[in-house]
Amino acid sequence: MSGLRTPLTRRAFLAGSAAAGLALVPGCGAPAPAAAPALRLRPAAMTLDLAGTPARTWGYGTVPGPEIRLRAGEVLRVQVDNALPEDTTVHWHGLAPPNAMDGVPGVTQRPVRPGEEFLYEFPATVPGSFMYHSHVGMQLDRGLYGPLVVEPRDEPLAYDREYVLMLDDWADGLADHTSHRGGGRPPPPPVDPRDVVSFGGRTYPALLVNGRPPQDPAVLEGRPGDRLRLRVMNVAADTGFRFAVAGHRLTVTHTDGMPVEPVAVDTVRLGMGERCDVLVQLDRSGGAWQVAAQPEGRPGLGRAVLRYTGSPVSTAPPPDARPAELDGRLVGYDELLAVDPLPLPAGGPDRVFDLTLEGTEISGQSYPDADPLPVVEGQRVRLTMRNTGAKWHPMHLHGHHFQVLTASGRGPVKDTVAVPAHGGEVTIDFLATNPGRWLFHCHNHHHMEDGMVRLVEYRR
Ligand SMILES: [Cu+2]
Repeated sequence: MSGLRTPLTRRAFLAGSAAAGLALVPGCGAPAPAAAPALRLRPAAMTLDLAGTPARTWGYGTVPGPEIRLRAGEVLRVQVDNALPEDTTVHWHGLAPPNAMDGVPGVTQRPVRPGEEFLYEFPATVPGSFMYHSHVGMQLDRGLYGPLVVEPRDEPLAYDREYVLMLDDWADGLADHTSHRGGGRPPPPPVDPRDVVSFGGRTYPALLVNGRPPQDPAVLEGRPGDRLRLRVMNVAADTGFRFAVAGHRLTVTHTDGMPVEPVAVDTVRLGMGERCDVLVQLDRSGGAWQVAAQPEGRPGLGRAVLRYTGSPVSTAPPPDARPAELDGRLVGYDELLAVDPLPLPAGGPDRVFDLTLEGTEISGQSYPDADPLPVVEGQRVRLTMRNTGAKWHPMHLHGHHFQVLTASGRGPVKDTVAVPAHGGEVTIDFLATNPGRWLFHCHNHHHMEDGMVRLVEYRR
């Protein structure tokens, strides 16, 4: 396992971020003699340079934190040395580890106190594009996140280069923002007509792609004829994004790391916590092209730049150039077909929970004063969600992959699903195969902090 692996045939980049921040240290505990040393994450106070504006924040040395990359079947071993003045944990977003490794304080583990160490160790069995982040309070709204890529043993996709792009809304440490708990100033009086897609209500002064503001964008490079793989991840607290690359189409190959039948589109939408892998064929002769992350329902633009190798930097588009592709063909869940549907037993679900999302309550309850959702190992479990509010809610299930039920019968396999506002409905099925107590929550951190959380609880 290495954050620095450089395959001969294909290079992996975390564009614009130092991917070399992983130190090798001996793991604690009593590792087997052949065990690889643990990677080390050291959450600590740091300064993030936002195009010349220093922002004091908390991070894992860089923002995003160092890329963790391993092959399916390898054991993830990460030692966390907490150098923060607060408790912390690390959650492996999208992976299905044993419950005790899931990183939810007070539910799956005692939080890691200041000055303490904790070793996360479990096999990463399923390939895909994942993230890691703190699961304590609003720490994720600071810089405590990073990409986690599990490569398949045999890569079925053909591509020349790969980039991870982490989309974020940022307020921490900026002069016009003082409270990281609030996570942004309140917005102006909302207009929010019913056709406006909105995932949140706060205002964030900066939109970052790989920790960089539009004035100092990450640069993706490729040659004419190259095919790029982009692993796009929305790690924002309060912002859904529409993503597009000017002058290029996107071929969606994975949602939340799980393969789908390839679909060519102009733009994809990512709620907070969602990931999307796309292939981009560099079929232009040159130039520099806007890689745009348009926040849904609010102004501003996050961006990176795709530069054909050799093209002058001066051809880069202005920071606010908005690609027409953002208004082009947008793929929805109902168009996505899972390559590997879950092996759901025939005959329908064993257990059904009908949930209403109202404001930031789930069926009238706010966690922790909320009923758990009891399941039994082996059950096929169905969650139906109806959203009566004005905000979209990206609902995330820990410890499991679920299948989005669509008319095709082969909806995408995911771990985070955006439930549309104003009466939108989504139904998901999962197999109860990973015993424990697992969070099911909205990935809007403000909504989560408000109690938009339930526990899926295994019982006998
Ligand atoms: Cu929400």
